[in-house]
Amino acid sequence: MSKIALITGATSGIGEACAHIFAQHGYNLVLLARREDRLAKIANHLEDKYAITIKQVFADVREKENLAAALDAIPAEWKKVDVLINNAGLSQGLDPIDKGNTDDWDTMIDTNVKGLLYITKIVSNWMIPNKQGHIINIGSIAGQEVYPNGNVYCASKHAVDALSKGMRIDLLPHGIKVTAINPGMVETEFSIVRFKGDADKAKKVYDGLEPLIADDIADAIWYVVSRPKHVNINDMLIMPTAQATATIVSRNG
Ligand code: NDP
Ligand code: 8X3
Repeated sequence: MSKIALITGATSGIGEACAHIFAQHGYNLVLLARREDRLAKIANHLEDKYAITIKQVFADVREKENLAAALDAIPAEWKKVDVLINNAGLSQGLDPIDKGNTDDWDTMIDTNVKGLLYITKIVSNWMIPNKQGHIINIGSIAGQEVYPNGNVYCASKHAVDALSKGMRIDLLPHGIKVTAINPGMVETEFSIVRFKGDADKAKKVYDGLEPLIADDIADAIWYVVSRPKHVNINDMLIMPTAQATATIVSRNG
């Protein structure tokens, strides 16, 4: 029986790249996101290309009851999840704390922190009877440092860092590994979402430097997951060569 990976936020960027690399290695996939058309297209492509099977779950990780019902509805054989990649997440806005949009704050905290928690509770309970499993939480350099106007997004990723440490302790008796993957700048749809569709503003974030691409992160996640059973990589901070800290970057260099 093939292994199973459940990937949240699989319609774009890092989640989509993870779906590709796990499919390439013969995993069957549970892919979760809100955009049905995009998810269906990705799933069909991967099934055809790699002869694997994919279960699509259309859900918003913020909606606790709907999410639980959507996951509960998966047939029992799909609940033998070996790897959970808690990737769904976003930033909204880049404003000083006195000017921040409180709806944006809710969206970030509800998605990046509470959504990750809801999924983890459900899937860790699926893993526990199997006495094994691997949870990958996508944190960020923003969970290690705080930068101007990053306030709430940085707080949400600091929470992911703390939760990864807490999960590692709590799930230790059950043989479940927990790894935090903390990327610097990755050119995905992240900045387009942060700037609410302003593609020019988003593009400027990466002007004059070579950012990471989603495949770089998926490649690191595959490395982490493919270590022997007795080895766990607790966390990884992965930056573009042109980025030293959250804010110090070398452009046109
Ligand atoms: P993208 O915007 O390209 O992808 C985000 C994914 O998350 C999409 O598939 C989206 O799917 C999904 N998503 C967002 N909100 C929800 C929700 N409420 N319910 C379900 N799915 C949701 O960005 P990235 O690939 O860059 O981001 C992935 C993760 O990486 C995020 O946690 C982000 O914070 C983190 N990260 C990104 C960095 C970067 O520079 N890009 C750096 C460090 C960390 P859909 O809209 O279809 O639901
Ligand atoms: C995304 C990277 O630097 O915009 O987590 O916070 S950053």
